[in-house]
Amino acid sequence: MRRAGCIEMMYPELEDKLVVTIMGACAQELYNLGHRDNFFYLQHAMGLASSIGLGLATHLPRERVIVLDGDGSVLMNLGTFATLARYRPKNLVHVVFDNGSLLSTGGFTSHTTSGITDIAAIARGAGIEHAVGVSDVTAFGEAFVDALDRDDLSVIVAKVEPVGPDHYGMDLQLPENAFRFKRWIAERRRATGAAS
Ligand SMILES: Cc1ncc(C[n+]2csc(CCOP(=O)(O)OP(=O)(O)O)c2C)c(N)n1
Repeated sequence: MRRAGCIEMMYPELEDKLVVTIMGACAQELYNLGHRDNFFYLQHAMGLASSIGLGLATHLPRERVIVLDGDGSVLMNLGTFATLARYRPKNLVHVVFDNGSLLSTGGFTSHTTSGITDIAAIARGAGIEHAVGVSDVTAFGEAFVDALDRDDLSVIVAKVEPVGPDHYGMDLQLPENAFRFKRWIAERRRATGAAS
C-alpha cells in the first residue's frame, strides 16, 4: 500500500475538514492533488502535527480535524497519544502513515522498520480506544470511513511502502499557508454564526 493512494482515497472527504500534515513527502502528496485553504502543512516542527490537531479540535468542536502524520514524526512525540487519550477530542482523526522510514530526509530507517515497535499498540496502551493498524487499501478505506462515522477520537496506523512523490516543490510558503488557513477557519465561523 502507498500513502499517495491512501491520500487520494481520502481527498474528496477533506473538502470541508481542517487538515494538518507533517512536512515533506506527505505534504507534497496532498498538495499535488490540489491545495485547499483548509490544509495546513506543518513545516519544521517534526512530531507536533497531532498536537496542533488537538488544539484545533478542542477549540473548534464544530469542525472535523484530520491529522496526517508519519512514523518518524510520531516517534519523536509519543506522549501525544497520552494527551490525546486524556482529552479525547471526538472530532479528531489521527492518521499515521508508517513507512518505517524517515523518507523525506533520505530514507533512514525508523524504529518501526524492524517490525518491533507497534504504533497502534502504543496508542491503545496510552488509552485511545479506537486505534487500529491496517496494511491494505481496503482496510484503510474502511478504517477511515468508520472513523468519520464515529463520534470519537480515532487513530489509524497505516503500514505503507517507503515511497514518496516524484518531485518536491510547493508554491506556498509557511506564513501564507498559515494566514490562509486561519482565514478559512474565521470565515467558516462567521458563516455558521459561531461566536469568535
Ligand atoms: C526536530 C526535527 N528533527 C529533524 C527534522 C528533519 N526532518 C524533516 S522530515 C523528517 C522525516 C520525517 O519522517 P516521517 O515522519 O516518518 O515521515 P516521512 O518523511 O517518512 O514521510 C526529518 C528527520 C525536523 N524537521 N525537525
